[in-house]
Amino acid sequence: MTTSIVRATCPHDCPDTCALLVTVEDGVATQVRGDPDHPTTAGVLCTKVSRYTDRTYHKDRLLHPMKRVGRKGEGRFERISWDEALDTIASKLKAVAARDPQAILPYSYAGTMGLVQGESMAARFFNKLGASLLDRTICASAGGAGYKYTVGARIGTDVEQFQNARLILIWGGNPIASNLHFWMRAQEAKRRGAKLIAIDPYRSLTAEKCHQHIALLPGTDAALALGMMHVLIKENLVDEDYIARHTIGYEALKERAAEWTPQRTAETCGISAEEVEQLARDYGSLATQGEPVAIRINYGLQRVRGGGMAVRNIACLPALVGAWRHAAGGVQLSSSDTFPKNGAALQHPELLKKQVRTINMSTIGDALLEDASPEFGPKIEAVIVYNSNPVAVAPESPKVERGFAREDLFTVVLEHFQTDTADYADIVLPATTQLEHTDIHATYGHLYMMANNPAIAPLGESKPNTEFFRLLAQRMGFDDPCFHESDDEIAAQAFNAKDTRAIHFDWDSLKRKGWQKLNAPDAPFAEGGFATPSGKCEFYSERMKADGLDPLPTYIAPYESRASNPELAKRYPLAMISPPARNFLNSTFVNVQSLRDTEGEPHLDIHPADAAQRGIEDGNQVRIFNDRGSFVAKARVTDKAREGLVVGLSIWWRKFAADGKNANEVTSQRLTDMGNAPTFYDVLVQVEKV
Ligand SMILES: Nc1nc2c(c(=O)[nH]1)N[C@H]1C(S)=C(S)[C@@H](COP(=O)(O)OP(=O)(O)OC[C@H]3O[C@@H](n4cnc5c(=O)[nH]c(N)nc54)[C@H](O)[C@@H]3O)O[C@H]1N2
Ligand SMILES: Nc1nc2c(c(=O)[nH]1)N[C@H]1C(S)=C(S)[C@@H](COP(=O)(O)OP(=O)(O)OC[C@H]3O[C@@H](n4cnc5c(=O)[nH]c(N)nc54)[C@H](O)[C@@H]3O)O[C@H]1N2
Ligand SMILES: [Mo]
Repeated sequence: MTTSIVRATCPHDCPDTCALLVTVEDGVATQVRGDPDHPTTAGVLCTKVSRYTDRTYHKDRLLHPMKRVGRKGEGRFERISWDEALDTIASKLKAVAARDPQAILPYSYAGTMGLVQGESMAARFFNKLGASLLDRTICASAGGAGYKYTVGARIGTDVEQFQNARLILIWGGNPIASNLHFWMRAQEAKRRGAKLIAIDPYRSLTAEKCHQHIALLPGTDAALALGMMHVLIKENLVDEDYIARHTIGYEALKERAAEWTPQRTAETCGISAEEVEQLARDYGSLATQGEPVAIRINYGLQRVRGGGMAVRNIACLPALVGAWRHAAGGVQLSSSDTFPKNGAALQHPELLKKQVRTINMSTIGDALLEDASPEFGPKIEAVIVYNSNPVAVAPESPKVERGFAREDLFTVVLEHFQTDTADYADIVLPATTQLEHTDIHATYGHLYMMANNPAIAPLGESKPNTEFFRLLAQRMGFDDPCFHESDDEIAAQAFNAKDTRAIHFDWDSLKRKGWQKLNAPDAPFAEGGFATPSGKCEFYSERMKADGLDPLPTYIAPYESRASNPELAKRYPLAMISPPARNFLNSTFVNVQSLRDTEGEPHLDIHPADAAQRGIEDGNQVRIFNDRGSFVAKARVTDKAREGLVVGLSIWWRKFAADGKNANEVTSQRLTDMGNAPTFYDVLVQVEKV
């Protein structure tokens, strides 16, 4: 028997991007472990990814191309050859493109975070074709926008520094489920005496293990940050020197913050004034004594109308108290912009010869149902889906489903499995998994470049995304040299090697080593140097003003809440959030039996008082509904959900639910204040016993 160990990278949409060691025995991957030498992975994997081979060798893996023989959505398909699949797709796309290539829409997100399988050959193909562009907003663009207005770029505290912090605010995140290797650092900080505070409407696994849990109402984080500013300024818990040298707009901010008394903040957030005051004092007094205080902002607080502003307001706090002076102070939203990615080499934007429209992926339901018009442009006639499962993950699924069910829409889905979306395809194509292809990864939670070597040969007739687009490019007659590049050649160009942060970059040695830390400073803003137009942390932002936003931190209430929409709340009095379940990765892994068994079935956590009012007992089937739609789940009566809030951990495949639906039946396509992102957690519903 021949055994080898292959260096790989976890491909999933998670800030941890772990370094993997894959054991291969006689061409079969038998084990996936975390690399013990990689500092953030530290030899530990989450349950899901430690079972990665179960997914790769799953009995339901798609192993050959198929065409639909049943109705759309029914899931009946018949095997065809790659030649037939490619010929059918090429002739269909040529016919549509002859009328208007913008009637063709690529739809993709982060099934793999790899730069090669994610963003390269496909982007080149669609640029050359002149297809509609996709605004990839479904996850992080609201917070990204708010952070950039304030700090300038998605650069922040290194995850490896958090263990040295004395106080950590875990704000809108559930790292035990969704950012485990950050949580390991936070726990180390706790062992060293740090205080951990979770800010979350739900008593998540993480909130349960923090010293303190502030259970504010969903969508009110911007107000809490303003209330903190009020107390910090009033009690002189600020760093005047840092403010003077590295910020702009402090005088205006003072006036604004003065409006946010602890009482007003408490009423808005549904917490007590003491909680607001104590939080500000904990944060400001340690910081002004020169101790490192750190904030981890995650995604939960961004998925509401004011999600961008919430992140912006929180991003002002470290500059106010001088927390950036320390490597272990400051804030981490994302480390994405520390990576000098070479987008032009990956995507070849110069291939796009005309200006084309952009379709927002978060409103795909509406987009697929829209007719041609001068404002919209041509009706969408063809969709090519890869690295995503929109029928399950996009908001307001009744419309998404109706869109994908259109008989006149030509849909291609490149997938590992027959997902809810694949059921609506005309052609389904088998894609390789991370164990079967080459890739290179930037990350959004640590500071390493990561390599993925293929461990095994592609299963069945599966092909990497790149290979599909290469073959399709040939059939379309696209012969630019970039369509002939191999995956290794693409990976070698993924980073700008002239950038000082990637100065040691060399793909061959990265492949051998598996990972390489970027050359970035420990404390990125200790001496200012913000990536904003002023070079300072912008409490006041001219750019926001130019973009029609309030230039100062403010509070934007949710679209749907008891306070902001009392009329709607009469009919639908409960706020609903649907954050990730620990054993799924968005909708990935839902079909792995052992992981699904751990999650059980779709649940809805509901407070005992709300349950009693509705005659609901623990274990009852309940229907969750509003004007957009409804779905069923099993009630868990628990005070983990604060009163007035229900929580349905997600994202279930619709086909595994009793009624063939999931939480996105009731979410809306309304967008955030900035970044055009979805508002998954800005939803009012009613719940009744089935
Ligand atoms: N196991 C697992 N890990 C994952 C994922 C997964 O599906 N499963 N998904 C990955 C992806 S794509 C992402 S984007 C991240 C997301 O992971 P996180 O950043 O952790 O974000 P969410 O899970 O959306 O929400 C985290 C917490 O925010 C809380 N929350 C909801 N609304 C609000 C609010 O208005 N204010 C505040 N303060 N808190 C709120 C929720 O109750 C939840 O406990 O995780 C990644 N990691
Ligand atoms: N209600 C609700 N909805 C949500 C969220 C929520 O919290 N609540 N979270 C939102 C967030 S944060 C996100 S990021 C989105 C996630 O939305 P998506 O990015 O669509 O994530 P997944 O559901 O994991 O689907 C990814 C698909 O890509 C496939 N895939 C993986 N690797 C490859 C590959 O190499 N090639 C090809 N062709 N396919 C591959 C997987 O099999 C999987 O089916 O969902 C959003 N939707
Ligand atoms: Mo996400």
